[in-house]
Amino acid sequence: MANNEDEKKEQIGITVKKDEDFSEWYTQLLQKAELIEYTEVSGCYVLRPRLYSIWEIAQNYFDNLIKKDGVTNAYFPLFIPESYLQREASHIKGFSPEVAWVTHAGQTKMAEKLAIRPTSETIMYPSYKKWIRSYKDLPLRINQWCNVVRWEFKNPVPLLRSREFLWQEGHTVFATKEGAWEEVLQILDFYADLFENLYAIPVLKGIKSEKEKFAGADATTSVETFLPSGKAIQGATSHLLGQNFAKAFDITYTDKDEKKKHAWQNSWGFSTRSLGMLIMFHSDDKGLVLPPRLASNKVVVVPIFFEKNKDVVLKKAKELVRQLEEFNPIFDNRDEYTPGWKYNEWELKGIPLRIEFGPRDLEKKQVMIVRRDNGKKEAVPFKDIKKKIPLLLEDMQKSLFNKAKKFLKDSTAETTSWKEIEKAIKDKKLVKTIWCEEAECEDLMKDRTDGAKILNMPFKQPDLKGEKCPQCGKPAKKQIYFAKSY
Ligand code: 86X
Repeated sequence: MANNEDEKKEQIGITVKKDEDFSEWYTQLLQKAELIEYTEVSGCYVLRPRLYSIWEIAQNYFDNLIKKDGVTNAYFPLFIPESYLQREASHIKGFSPEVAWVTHAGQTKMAEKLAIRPTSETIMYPSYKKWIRSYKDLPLRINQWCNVVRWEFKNPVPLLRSREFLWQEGHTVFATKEGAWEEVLQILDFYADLFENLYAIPVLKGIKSEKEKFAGADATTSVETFLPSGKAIQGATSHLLGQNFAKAFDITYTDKDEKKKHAWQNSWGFSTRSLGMLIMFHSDDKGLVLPPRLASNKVVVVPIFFEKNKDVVLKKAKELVRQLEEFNPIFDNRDEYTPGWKYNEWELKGIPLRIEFGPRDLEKKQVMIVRRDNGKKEAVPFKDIKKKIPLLLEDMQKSLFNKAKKFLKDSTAETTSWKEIEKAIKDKKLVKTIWCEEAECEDLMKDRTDGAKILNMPFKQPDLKGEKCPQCGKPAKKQIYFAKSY
């Protein structure tokens, strides 16, 4: 029996350590925790119910934030006529090899081929042109939740770099640049709120360099973070599109002064990539660790019984499960597995709290509650359970965030010496440094570090008078975050 169990455990648990073989750890975790299923199509994955439920909670949270702010949802078609896609040249430049096309219906070749949306600007903005007449029609603020396809050729990483993913894309129109910019920052704050308060992931807010911004935008802002794999990653972006698309799509309005003017636009998005960040950030050698707010099942109840006391233990356990309804408990009353086996399974699957409960606990009128994040176990009297669970969940949410903040801080090297920057990048650190703001120098920094790039530049900049750019020695203009990234 014991041997059998050991064998099964080996197949079911993760067989490598997170800090020894990160990418193998990640792919085993995704499959063994029943989050992702691979398919025959490279770069395309099934999001299984345990993962999709996390996405639904994140969606709901962000959807509420933007709706309270006045954004409404709509849905635009998946297919984009070729002629539409090409209307704004700068936005497609560099991306066109990734566009997937529909060319046939059955055996019949189509008159105009249709792109599967890689992003929806060019299908949305012809409608916007029709809907906007006067300043009274503005602001127009629409969001859509959908899938997009980008046929990338870099090696795919589930959730982080997949060929199809889910996201929200907000596309908004304003009468003034000031109104638009105010929204860019508001939405960026919503993304920071989402990552920090829901995902328990600290982020760095800032503005992209000229080279790294979206080519179709006047300015790109982002939230970025740093993962335990030693690479930085962009979590979400919020763009000030300026009048670039308004000019390409002829989106104009008649202002109060009766003059016709081009509108000001923004776009912003976050995607299922955030789920990859979440899993990589908090999970451990035993499996998935979820911030409780993202867990749809917050507790699992594991009754401990033998044949002779099975009935009384299960009766009380059932009663408990009924009381804990609001935490959407899993009740693991399976006969054919030992409690130890069940503990491993629910740890692998990331249930935040485990409630153990046996004959001796029944006598003492208590249960044992075990936290997934730190393994701490405590006895809780029956009468206190309902009060105690929310406290433990909140504490776990907070402590995961604090641990993540400490990780980000410890992973950051602040320096203005080029030698130290090179060393820090080699040591898989995120570098906080300063820069002359010249694109040529930015290229050299990338070359000399084997591909590290500027993530973004904090909004609040220090006074850099007299400071020199570490790479070229010219006067420094901007404080930056610099790292290798996904
Ligand atoms: C850039 C810009 C923007 C709305 C966002 O970042 C947030 C949500 N869109 C997306 N981008 C492209 O424009 C793009 C275009 C084509 Cl044609 C493509 F194949 C891939 C793309 N990838 C990104």
